[in-house]
Parts: sequence; C-alpha cells; structure tokens
Amino acid sequence: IMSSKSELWDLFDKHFQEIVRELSISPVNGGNEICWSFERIKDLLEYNAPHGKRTRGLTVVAAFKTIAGDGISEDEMKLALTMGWAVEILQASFLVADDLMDQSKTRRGQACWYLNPNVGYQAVNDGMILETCVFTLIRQHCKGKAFYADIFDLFHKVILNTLMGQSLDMEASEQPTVDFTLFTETKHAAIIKYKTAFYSFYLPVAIAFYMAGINDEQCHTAACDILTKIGCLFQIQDDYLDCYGDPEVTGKIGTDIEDNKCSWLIIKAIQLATPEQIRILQENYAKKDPEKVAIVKRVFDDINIKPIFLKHEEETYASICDEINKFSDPRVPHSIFLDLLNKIYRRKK
Ligand code: DMA
Ligand code: MG
Ligand code: MG
Ligand code: MG
Repeated sequence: IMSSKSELWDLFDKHFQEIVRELSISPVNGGNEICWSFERIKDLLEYNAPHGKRTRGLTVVAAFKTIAGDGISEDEMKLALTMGWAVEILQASFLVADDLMDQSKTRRGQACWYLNPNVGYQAVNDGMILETCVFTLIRQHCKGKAFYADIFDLFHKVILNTLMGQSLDMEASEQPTVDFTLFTETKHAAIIKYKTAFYSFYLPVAIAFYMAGINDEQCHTAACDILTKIGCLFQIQDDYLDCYGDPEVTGKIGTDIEDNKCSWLIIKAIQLATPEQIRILQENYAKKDPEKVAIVKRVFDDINIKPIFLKHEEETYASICDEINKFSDPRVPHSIFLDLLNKIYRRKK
C-alpha cells in the first residue's frame, strides 16, 4: 500500500508541469505586452500550488480509482489528475487571500505570497487569477462531457460556501474590541463547516462521484454529511495546531490569538474558565503583543485544554466511524471515507 501511495504521489507530481504549461500559455493574439502577465502565472502557480500535503488533490484521484475500478482508461486517469490539481489550485487561491486577511507570515515553510516584495496587495488579484485557472481547467478538460454542468455547478457552490465561511470568520476577528459574546459554539460550527469542510472534503469526493457517473442527490447528500463532519474535525485540529503545532512541521506560524479568531480553543476556554480567567483572556486576547499572547496560552494550559482536545478528537473520530458504518450505497466503498478520516486522525500537520 505504501508503494502504491507514493506511486500516486509521483504521478500527481509529474502532472503538475503539464498543468502549469497549459495555464501559462499566452493567447495567440494577445500581443507581447500581455504575454508577460500570462507567463507570470507560472511563478504564481509554482509558488502557491504544489508545496502542501496535497490531500485534497490526491483524494480526487484515489476516490475516482476506487469507485471506477480497474477499468479506467489513460484519458480518464489524466482527467482525474487534472481535476485533482484544479482543487489544489482552488486551495491556493483561498490561501493567498487568507494569509493576507490573517496577516500570517509563513505558509508551507516559505514566506506568505503577499509578503514577497514584488507582490503585496497584488495578492488580491493573484488570488482571483488562481480561481480563474480552476475554471480554465474545467472548461478545457470537461466541456462536452456528461458531467460538465454538474462539476461547474459544484465548484461554484463550494466556492460560495467557502467565501461565506471566510466572511463569518472575519466578522468576529475584524472587531476593534474583544467581545466574547460573539464567540458561540454554533457560530464556530458554522465557520468551520463553511470555510473549510465543503471545499476540503466534500469537493474532491464529489468530483470523483460525478466523473464516475454518480450524480443523484441522495448519494451526494449522504456523502456530504459524512465528509463535512470529517472536515469540521480537520478544522478543529487546525485551530488546535495554530497554538500547539510545531511551525517546523506545520510550515506556518499561528495567528489566531492575535487575530481575535473565533477558534475552538477560545470557545472551550470561555466555557471552562473561572470569572478571573475570563477577565485575563479579555484583557490579553486579540493583541499583537507576544507577551499578551503568552498570557492567553497560559490560561489555555491552566484549564488543561490539551487533554480536552485529545478527548474531543477521539470521540469525534469514533462517532464519524459509526456514521460511516451506517452509509450504504453499493457504488461507494466505505474506504473512501475511512481513508480520509484515518489520514487526518491525530495529525501533526
Ligand atoms: C482557513 O482557515 C480557511 C480557508 C478557506 C483557507 P485558517 O485561516 O484557520 O487556515 P490557516 O490556519 O491555514 O491559515
Ligand atoms: Mg489563516
Ligand atoms: Mg483564516
Ligand atoms: Mg488556522
């Protein structure tokens, strides 16, 4: 299994150069001046798309292989690889904007795109360029196929959900003052489901479904339910790793405390803190000062948030397993969900 996993990785990796070539070709009648902008897409893609874990992109290919079986043609395989990169490039477009909005410093072990001296606020436009690259790939490779409209609609809906989630995430964090009444469990649940779960977990599997001819609402709804639950666990882990992850491993430095984020840790802390601890949190949350951040982290430690998180992770894992066991559609093996869940369980990056 290990060797087939890295084989898939190599195949996926090799395919990226083809994607870059295709997307950075200038229009024939564009003239010399506009050529420069198209050639710049190569740098934009190479900096922002390939350096992650590639879970989302590889999921498209792995899920399609699982559902369609051994009989898939070389062309179908190529298309799955292309759609996998479409998801990775979509992710890149979100991250370029997210790092600017969150004022992060590093991503995947390198400086955030907007921090490059020749980029800056141009990152806003670059994020939108990356998004159009996704639709270029869909049009070039799916137009004329039976699933073209379904995949087009899917991307559009999932992008909308993600942007609405990001908007809700920013609502609290852009407040000039700390107001913990804004930080409720239901608000957090909506943020993580919308900003992360749909695009990270439902999207890659749904693409594989449509490519394999599975397009009934019933199956999509049932799968979406499980996959967004896996996605919510993934984002809760991300919230935890923002504070307790090793930047050498995650490739990014946390900013949630400074940014006044409605994160899982602060929600739990508010629930468990004494009135005195709440006062300390209120005074020190959402401040750029590293000493104040350290004080917040000390309160987290004092209420023993680490074991509380580990217990939550374990219980959520078990409950998602139960739900997977109840899923029954002969076209969709449980391994599609279980592999994803096991891939993220107890993750450190
Ligand atoms: C990320 O949320 C969500 C999207 C849509 C990119 P986040 O800011 O917690 O992500 P990260 O911790 O990777 O910056
Ligand atoms: Mg961020
Ligand atoms: Mg963010
Ligand atoms: Mg985060």
